Amino acid sequence: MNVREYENWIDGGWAKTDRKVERKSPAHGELLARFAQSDENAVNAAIEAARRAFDDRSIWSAIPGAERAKALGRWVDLLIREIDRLALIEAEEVGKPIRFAKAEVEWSIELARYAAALAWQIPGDLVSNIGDANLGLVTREPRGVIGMITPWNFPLVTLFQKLPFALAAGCTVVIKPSELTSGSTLEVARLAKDAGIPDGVINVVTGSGRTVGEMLTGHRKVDMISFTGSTAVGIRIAQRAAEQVKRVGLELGGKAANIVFADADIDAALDGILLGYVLNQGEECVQGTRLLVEDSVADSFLEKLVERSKNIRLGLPTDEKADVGALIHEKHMEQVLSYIQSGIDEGATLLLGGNRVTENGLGKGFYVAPTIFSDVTPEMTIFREEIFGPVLAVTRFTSVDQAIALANDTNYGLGNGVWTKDIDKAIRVSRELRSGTVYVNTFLETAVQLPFGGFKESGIGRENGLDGLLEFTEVKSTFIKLGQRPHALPHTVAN
Ligand code: TXE
Repeated sequence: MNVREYENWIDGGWAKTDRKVERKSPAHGELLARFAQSDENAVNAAIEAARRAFDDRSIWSAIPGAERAKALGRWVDLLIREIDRLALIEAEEVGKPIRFAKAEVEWSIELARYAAALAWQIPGDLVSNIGDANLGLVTREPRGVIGMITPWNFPLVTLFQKLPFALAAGCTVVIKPSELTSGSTLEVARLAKDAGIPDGVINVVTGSGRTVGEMLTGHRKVDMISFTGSTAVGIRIAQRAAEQVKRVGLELGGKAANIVFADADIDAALDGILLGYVLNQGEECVQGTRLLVEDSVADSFLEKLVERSKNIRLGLPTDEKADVGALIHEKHMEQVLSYIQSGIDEGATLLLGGNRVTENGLGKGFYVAPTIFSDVTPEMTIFREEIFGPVLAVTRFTSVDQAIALANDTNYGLGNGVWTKDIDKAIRVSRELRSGTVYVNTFLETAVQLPFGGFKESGIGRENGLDGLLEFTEVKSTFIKLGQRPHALPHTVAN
């Protein structure tokens, strides 16, 4: 197996480092890649490069939006040519099946294509009713140098919910990807140079959160931190950023509920629930990890769900037929198994799975079987905490109000799903759900135009859509005093 060797990407080139971190496959244990373990010098160099590229207005931040749009468009073309390679890197480093990695890369490119188009027309306002001698302008300017800190579950999607939007707005960036999955981020940064995005606009420094992430957050020349990851680290970043009144965008954890009413299209709901709890091995912030099902249909629904779940195929990242891959690392797998144990200990009924899987060549990987618990109550740990594994917690309800109350009984508020053929009920419930996204009669389906983000402890700010671009802008008001009003022409009265 070819080991990929990477350095940091700073100011349009590879910057050598002495220390490296290794990434071994979570699916079979072989060495995949070596990434730079960056020190303070590397982080400073990357920030300086981004600062220069921002402050020299002729490079990127103040050129016509159309020029930025065209450069981003050329980048999209290059990314399309590299889909298979990027997907393989994603699959290997995360441990996810290749066909889902490919879908992830394609979706990331779709986000970049949309963000590129937004660069053509960044909205502004003109205020003209403040007196004849005055004119007001409300303009949006790029926020500056953005530090982006991204996680390992969807390395490219979490990056592309930020990066092309920030670039479209005219910002420059320093990215710190997860130390476990940095390959695809470094690859797309290199491709940006080939697309003609100027040196210094995109910089990548790899390494751990405790060193590189902390340095980025605390650096005075970074204007904003845009972070996706755990709520605990998000809080830490917000606290440190507050000391410098630095802006933050936080996309944090979730505990989504899918509410299935008796009048739902049951077949469609079964597909949605299944996808919702196993996609990406359950390592997903909008994972449908709680199922709330109406009591009158619960028995038959669960019977079918268990049957369908038995057909899920666990496999190696390169297995074209695999549905579910390996968890990110051993410690995480142990944590997921300990959540499962807590479900058993606290009295939930284990309907399926609950174990590590080592058969069929998966013995060297960190695989956990799709797991379903019923009779879950709101006090139980598996109802409350983000597990980040293929574990579904099922609770029954008997009324619309009870379903809404159960769904909202969480500190998180990223996404929820509603399944019913009654449109009035669907709209009423989706209005009362306290989450940034509601899926109606589908799950995890969305469009690039729709903003994504959390209520409550799921985050601050929005990604994607026009809101996703505006997050990377500052608003400026300009009050213009105009010259004296010209004298009226002498009034002549014809005799
Ligand atoms: O995330 P971390 P972890 C949740 C999920 C998962 C748990 C732990 O429940 O089980 O978090 O995952 C960087 N200053 N999510 O520990 O630590 C880190 O290097 C600055 C949900 O891997 O939050 C990485 O680049 N940065 C989530 C990024 O933060 C720091 C996706 C995320 O890592 C830092 C991932 C620090 N002090 C996990 N410490 C989602 N919203 O989808 C770490 N980092």
